[in-house]
Amino acid sequence: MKTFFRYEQQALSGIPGRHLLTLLLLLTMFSPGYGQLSGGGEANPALHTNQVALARWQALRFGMFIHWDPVSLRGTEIGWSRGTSVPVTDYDSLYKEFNPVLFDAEEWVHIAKEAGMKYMVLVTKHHDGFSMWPSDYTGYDMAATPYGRDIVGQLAEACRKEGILFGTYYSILDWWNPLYPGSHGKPPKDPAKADMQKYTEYLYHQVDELVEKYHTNILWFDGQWEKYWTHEDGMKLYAHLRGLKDDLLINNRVDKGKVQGNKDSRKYAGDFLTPEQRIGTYDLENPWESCITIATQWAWKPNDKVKSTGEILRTLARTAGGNGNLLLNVSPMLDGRIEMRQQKRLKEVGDWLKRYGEAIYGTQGGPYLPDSTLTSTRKGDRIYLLLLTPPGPRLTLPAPPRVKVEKITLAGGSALSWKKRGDQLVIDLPPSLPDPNVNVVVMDMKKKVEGMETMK
Ligand code: FHN
Repeated sequence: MKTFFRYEQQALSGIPGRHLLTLLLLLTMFSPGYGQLSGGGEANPALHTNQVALARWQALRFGMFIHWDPVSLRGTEIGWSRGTSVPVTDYDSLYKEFNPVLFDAEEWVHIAKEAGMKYMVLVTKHHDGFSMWPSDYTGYDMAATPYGRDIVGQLAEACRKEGILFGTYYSILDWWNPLYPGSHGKPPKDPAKADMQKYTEYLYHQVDELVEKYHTNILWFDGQWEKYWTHEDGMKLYAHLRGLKDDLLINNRVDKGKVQGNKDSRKYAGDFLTPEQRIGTYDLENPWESCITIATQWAWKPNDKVKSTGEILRTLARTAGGNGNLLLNVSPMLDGRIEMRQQKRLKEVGDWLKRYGEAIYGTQGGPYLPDSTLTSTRKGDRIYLLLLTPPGPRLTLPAPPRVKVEKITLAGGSALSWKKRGDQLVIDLPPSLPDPNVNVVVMDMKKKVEGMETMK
């Protein structure tokens, strides 16, 4: 437990320790995820998501996703370019040249921290079957490369040292492994070699390594969509992993539910929903995380178009405002460095979070329903209005019912004048706002606001 709270102190820096316990207990009690996404799915009705682990993860709000493996030698898309733009024989030989001598796990963690990211999810095995650690169950792994060292182990250790929550992505489907029946691109696999039962045993051994050797805190599954993996397989794997590590968080792609928008989330296994390349839907009940690329491709592509800092900040504000997390993907180069263009964006995002992170970390989405100009978050007795576009000389929005406004200020700036007009709140804004991208207005309320109903 001591480690846990030491970690929390580092990861949620900026929130005094004495408030941290209250925050985590409140998040656990009011955790939007409680009672909906059940964790184990309909086959394991008593196996609920670990609410303390969930509250800790939700409070972090912003993480780094990393798609990287020998395919970075070609600059084509990881997994998908195998047997399409890159012939299978070429793709499957890239590991023989993979020698990222400039990989520096501590530098990556430093870049993530400077970006204000509080957790990391590393692709450990994508659809192309290559393992980014020296696995005891395959020869198609880092031990077989000229570099020879353990990428997963180095990053896990660097995260542990720096109080960054370490997570791992693992693809259920495997277009390289002959035991897995599915394939992609040309030539197709020899179906005579397929054996899904043996492949599932291999998968269990590998994910057990990620939990037992690297102590991953998040198992981010993907590649669940093909017919060879069933709803029952997903619920069984979820229960197995929680038996190994009770405070493990497992995403909903372990099972067959939709990434978001299931009629009844409790049917499927998983602790959080995973909308991709889009802002998730406002949802105070089911925890969710949007995974979005900083560029256009998941894996590195030379001269890829990198999103602007403003677009990234508005995306972060809108995910937090929707009560979700943002997992922003970076794509390291073949030598192990994260390219300077991506680093520059991340640093600018981190500079914004140094000034306004209080409106993101440890917050709950709402109470105002997000729209294209404004989103909102809340914590304790504060409501944060995140202005996505300059709203002009005044801001008009519904006055919070039954909770009095005490004070309204421009974050990091002056008090703002405001008045109630009927059931509306009219806030006067200065002619120029301090931030070129996203500005924050802070509403100090007379009482706690976590339970407030959503306002349109
Ligand atoms: O096919 C993968 C894709 O390469 C990438 O890993 C994303 C990120 O989660 N998931 C799948 C597409 O949904």
